[in-house]
Order: sequence, then C-alpha cells, then structure tokens
Amino acid sequence: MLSVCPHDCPSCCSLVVTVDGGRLTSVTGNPDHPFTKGVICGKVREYAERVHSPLRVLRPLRRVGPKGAGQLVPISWDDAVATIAERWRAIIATDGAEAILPFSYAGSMGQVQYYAGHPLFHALGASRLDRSICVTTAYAGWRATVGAVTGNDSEQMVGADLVVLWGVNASYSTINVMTLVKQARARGAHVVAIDPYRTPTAQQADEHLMVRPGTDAALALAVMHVLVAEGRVDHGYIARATLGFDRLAEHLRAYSPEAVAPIVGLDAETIVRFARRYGATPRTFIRIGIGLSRHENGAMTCRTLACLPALTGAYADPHGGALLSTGGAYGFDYSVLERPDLMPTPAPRMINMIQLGRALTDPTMAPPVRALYVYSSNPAAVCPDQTLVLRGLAREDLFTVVHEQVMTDTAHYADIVLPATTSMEHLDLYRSFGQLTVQLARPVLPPQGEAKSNWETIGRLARAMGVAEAHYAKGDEGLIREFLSKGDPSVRGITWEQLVRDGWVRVELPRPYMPFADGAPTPSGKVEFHSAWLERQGLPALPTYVPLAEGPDNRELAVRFPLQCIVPPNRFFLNSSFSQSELLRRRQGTATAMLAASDASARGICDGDSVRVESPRGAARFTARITDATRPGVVVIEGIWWHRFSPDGLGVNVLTSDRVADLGGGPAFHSNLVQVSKA
Ligand SMILES: Nc1nc2c(c(=O)[nH]1)N[C@H]1C(S)=C(S)[C@@H](COP(=O)(O)OP(=O)(O)OC[C@H]3O[C@@H](n4cnc5c(=O)[nH]c(N)nc54)[C@H](O)[C@@H]3O)O[C@H]1N2
Ligand SMILES: Nc1nc2c(c(=O)[nH]1)N[C@H]1C(S)=C(S)[C@@H](COP(=O)(O)OP(=O)(O)OC[C@H]3O[C@@H](n4cnc5c(=O)[nH]c(N)nc54)[C@H](O)[C@@H]3O)O[C@H]1N2
Ligand SMILES: [Mo]
Repeated sequence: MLSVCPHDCPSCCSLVVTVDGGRLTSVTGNPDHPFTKGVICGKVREYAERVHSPLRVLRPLRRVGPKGAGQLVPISWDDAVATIAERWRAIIATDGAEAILPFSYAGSMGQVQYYAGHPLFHALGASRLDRSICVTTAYAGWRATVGAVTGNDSEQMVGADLVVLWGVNASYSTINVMTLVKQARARGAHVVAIDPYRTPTAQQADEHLMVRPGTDAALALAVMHVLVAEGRVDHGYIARATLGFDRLAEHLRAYSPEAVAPIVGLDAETIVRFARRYGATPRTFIRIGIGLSRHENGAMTCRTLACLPALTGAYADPHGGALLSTGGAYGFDYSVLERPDLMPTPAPRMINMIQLGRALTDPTMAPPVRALYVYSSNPAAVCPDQTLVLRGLAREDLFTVVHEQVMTDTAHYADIVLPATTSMEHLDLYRSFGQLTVQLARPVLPPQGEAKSNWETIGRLARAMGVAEAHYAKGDEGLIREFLSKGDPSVRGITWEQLVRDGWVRVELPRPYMPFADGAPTPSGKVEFHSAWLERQGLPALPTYVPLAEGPDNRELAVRFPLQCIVPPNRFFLNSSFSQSELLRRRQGTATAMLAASDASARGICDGDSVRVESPRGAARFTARITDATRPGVVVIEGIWWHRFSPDGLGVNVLTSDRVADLGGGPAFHSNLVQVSKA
C-alpha cells in the first residue's frame, strides 16, 4: 500500500507500507515516485516503532499531579470535550475569546490536519498565531529579490557543472537531494558545500567552505564583486530580467575578497577560486537551506544569495539557477482550508509563536492568555528561550489542552491530553516545499486506541462550542475535493480520482521549470538587485552584509560569551519528533556539543566530558565532542532532544533567544554567543 511521509521535510516522500495483523510492519521508499526514487531516511524506515510506540497516547487523559510531572488519568472523549468547552466558555465570558491561543505547527504537513484548527479558532475570535518558527524569514528575504518562493526544479541540478549546497545539510534534512547530487557528481559536476561545520553533506562534497555563522551575505557579495570585476556576468540577462545592476556594481566595490576574508573566515584566494568557478558557466545550481536563515540577518542573507544566479544568467539555464523552496511554485486557494471569512472584525490580535514564553508570562498582556490549545507541535522543546516557555506552561491558571500522538514534554504540562492519529490512520493531502508533486494518503491502519485526527477532534470541539459547524460537516474528503477544485491552473486539473489511482500527481508546470528565466514577479517584474520595498521595511535596498547583533562583533557580550553556537537538526530526530523512540535515541547517542580542540583544551575539556554551555538566556549540559569538523570559536549542538532525555531536564533551546530576525518575524536560532565549561 502507498502512503506519504507527513513530517516537516522538503522531501515529502512517497512510501510503500505493509501491514500485518493490524500492525504496521515495514515502511520503504516508493521506487516509482520521481523524487523519492525508493530512498527514505533512517527515521521513517523505523516508522512502525513510532506508530506502535510505548509512549503513544491512546486515550484522553486528565492531569492529576503538578504541571510538568505528567501524572494523568484516563477519561472519556465525551468528558474531555465537555470539560474543554466548559472552560473555554467561562474564559470567553470573563476575558474574551482572545484569551484563548491555538498553538500548532507542522507535526503533520497534511493540508487537512495542518489547517484543521483555523476555522474553529477564527470563528471563536481566539488570538491568531503567527506561524513563523521555520520559513517566514527566509521566504521574506527570497521574495524581496525574486518576488515568489520558487526556483528552478531541483531535479534539473543533475545536468549542472557546479552544484552549491548552501546552508543545507541534505544528508540529514532532505536525503533525496543527495540522490540528485550524486547523479550530478557522477556526470562530472563539482560540488561545494557551504556550512559552518563539516556535516555529512559537506563530507560528500568536493569542497567545503567552512564559513563563520551568519556571514554568508558577505561571502556572496565578495563572489559578486569578483564576477563584476572580472566581467563574468551575463549582460543580456541583466538587461532583460534584472533591476538595479549599476547601483549594485558600485556598491560591490566595498566587498573585495580581501575585505571579506576575515569576516567569513576563508582565504581571499578560496573566495576568488569559488567565484571564478561560479562565473565560468551559467550551468550552476544552488540549493539553499532554510538553516542559514535562522539568524538575525537571515532574510538579508537569502535575499543576497538569490541575486547570484541573476548576475550570470543561471536562472535561464535549464540546469542552473537556485532553489530555496517550492512553497510558492503553485497556488492552491488556502481560504478553503483557513476560512478567514469566519473571523470577527477587527481581526483578533496576532501572537508570534517564537515568543510563546513571553506571551504566557508577560504581565502586561491584555487579555492574558488563559487557555492554550496545542496540536501538531511540541513547544516545550522546539521554541526558543525554553526557560520562559516552561515557566509559562507551568502557570496553574493556564488551561492547557495538548492533542498528541506521543507523550511529549509539552503533554506533561497539559490539563487535558487528547490522543491523535498518525498519518497511517487518517486521510490527507500533501504538497511539498522541495519537489513538485501533490500526493494523497488514505489510512492503512485503523485509529490506534481512541485516537482521532485533528480534523475530527476539532470538528467535535466546534460542535460543542456551536461554531463553524458547516465547515466541519464537509468531511475530510469533501474538503480535499473542494480544495483541489480551486487554485491556479497548475493545480486545478488534479482530481481526487487521479490521486486515488496513482497516489501522486506532478503539478502542471513546464519542464524545464525556470520561473525567473525572463524576469520575476516582483513589483518591477524583474529580479531586483535594488529593492524599494526592502528600503520601505527599513532595510538596505541593496544586498548588504549586516553583522549579527549576537555575534563576535558584539564586544560587550563576547567578553563573557566568547563562542558562537549553532543548533542545527540531527540525523535521527525531526525537530523534536522521534525523540520518543528508544531505538533512534540509541542510534543518535547523546546530545553533544561539538568543539574545536583549541577551544576544548583552553578550557580543560576532554572528549566525552560533561560540559555546561551557557548563553545570555541560560545554561544546559551536553557531552563534549572534540572534532575538527567545526572551527575554533564555533560550537555546534545538533538536534532537539526532549528535555526529559536531557541532563537536568533542560534542552538546547534554553540557550536560544526569542528575538525576531530582520524580516518575516522568524527566529534567530543560530545567533547565539555562549561560554563552555567543564560541568
Ligand atoms: N534529520 C532531520 N531532518 C529534518 C529536520 C530535522 O530536525 N532532522 N527538520 C526538518 C525541517 S522542519 C526543516 S525546516 C528542514 C531544514 O533543513 P535545512 O534547510 O537543511 O536547514 P537546517 O538543517 O536547519 O540547517 C542546514 C545547515 O545550515 C547550517 N547553518 C547554520 N548557520 C549557518 C550559516 O550562518 N551559514 C551557512 N552557510 N550555514 C549555516 C547548519 O549548520 C546546517 O548544517 O529540515 C527538515 N528535515
Ligand atoms: N534548537 C533548535 N530549535 C528548533 C529548530 C532548530 O533547528 N534548532 N528548528 C525549528 C524548526 S525548523 C521547526 S519547523 C520547529 C518545529 O517544531 P514542531 O512543529 O513543534 O516540530 P516537532 O518537534 O516535530 O513536533 C511536532 C509534534 O506534532 C505531533 N504530531 C504529528 N502529527 C500530528 C497530528 O496529525 N496531529 C497532532 N495533534 N499532533 C501531531 C508529533 O508527535 C510531534 O510531537 O522547531 C524549531 N526549533
Ligand atoms: Mo522547519
């Protein structure tokens, strides 16, 4: 049977699954899907263990102990729904509906489950959640240059002469890109990885540029400096498809390789060699990760990288260009799912999800958040400034409901826990932010225990509250059919019947797909080297390197916290998902802090020591791993371990800040200064 991986990953793999005696027994990659090509990651190959996990939530539960202790007793669904409705009604009566905050993210990327809550919470008039934790900063920067979140189809990289993997650890985060990279390499492509540490992706590249965190815009500007100075630009493309070249060329003078070298931490010769390679041909494909945008200057970085292929005309090469995400490559009509028409006017306040801790603890919030409804997310583990988040979740006067598949850290703080189905147990429609197919997954297993999908659960709550009932009466299949029938021409032809028959359909876009071959959907219709829009947002109109506020240039902080610390994903967890798996925890080892030998010896730290990492927000313990995979001055802490599996019950996000990045409201997870000492 076919299924689809529901997790928040650009690959969105097509799966072949087997079920035996009511249990999922195996999960493999679909060899017939053009992007999956039979390859899936090590996490999802072990999916049976997740679906049948001993930590699976199988019945509704009510809290009987202190918040955070996870002492819960079973109750019936009817009791749970009645309790929630009663509490919400009382809160609406005393504090107004804005005192209710839904909190969700991409536990499931299925469109029905992801958007299941929007209509109910809009109809109640609850606070709105700004779902900013992942892509909004990167997307805002990308749009400033090229107007839309799309780029050349990654399958086209197979024919490239140069592949640049820029701030993307595809070996961990989207393994199918590595299949394409290997094919390109076998054809003779040179592969460059640009990352502050030597990831498994960088190990498989021909060259690794180990940049200092947060300096990619400077590197890209130095590359552009060389391209312009040496005349390695496509004047035809520049004239036809871009805006502001003359101003850019003037501006680039400040970014000579010699000036930029100490900023990025590379030799000037290395920068020049890379620039010449890039400028030698338009057959250059840059795959950019979301990871490099998780800095205070993240949008400007993405905006700057998007300029590179426009200088050499690579956007118009069938094997060149750049891709950050295919999220805006085609347009569905999301009002079908989100139902903004159900919202009261004026629209309720918006709360940025990365500042959940603040929202729950700030005494000036009016009204205060009195009820939290968490689904498809594990904020206790994934949100920045964990100390504040946990303080908020521990509030005795906060009524928290958590709808979950497994007993997460967040669920331990819930007043009511509701059991959720997995993707193997419910219907959903999937799109991807890395490839161009739309897929349907029908249940292959019955709901485990008393689990219900987001769609069903929220439908029940809507009926109990007497709002948005007509929306939920459409049913999940009805909603998918309606959603498919609306949208732009590239998706309008996709039918339910086709998806049921084949499992997936490629959206109707030309091959090769080169959306910026002759311009871009910006205000000027061109790829904008100069952006008047950015200037109106208070940012430089031209691509600019802006040093990190929490970086080595901040002398005052750097005295106490002399090391930069990045916190990227690990191999065997997906954000904090899969941290529940004993098998995958064992494969992952322990939560480690990777340190260069000189940084370790200066602090008397040996490999395997327990170390205390402290940032201006707080401190947590990790196991030291001494390695030349990171440079002196840069500490790497991979992965999000549930804090219950971390020493002292504190996870990596104790270190990170809830500061918003330059645009789009997203987080700066990687902009941390820290000190490390022996624990
Ligand atoms: N195994 C695994 N896979 C995942 C996830 C996971 O947690 N685990 N998460 C999923 C999700 S939600 C997402 S959004 C995607 C994200 O996947 P990607 O887009 O690949 O982004 P990240 O993995 O966050 O970061 C990619 C790389 O950026 C690097 N980086 C950090 N700072 C900088 C910098 O300043 N410059 C440069 N050049 N690089 C920098 C990190 O070291 C990391 O190696 O992956 C998805 N896939
Ligand atoms: N330190 C650090 N922190 C990070 C990041 C980082 O790189 N470093 N990355 C950030 C990024 S990119 C992201 S996207 C966020 C992700 O943050 P989250 O979206 O919270 O991601 P997960 O940790 O995967 O948690 C998803 C939860 O949803 C549950 N779930 C899955 N499917 C369903 C469903 O159908 N219904 C319900 N009710 N529940 C379901 C899962 O069991 C899981 O516990 O984390 C961010 N946090
Ligand atoms: Mo993400």
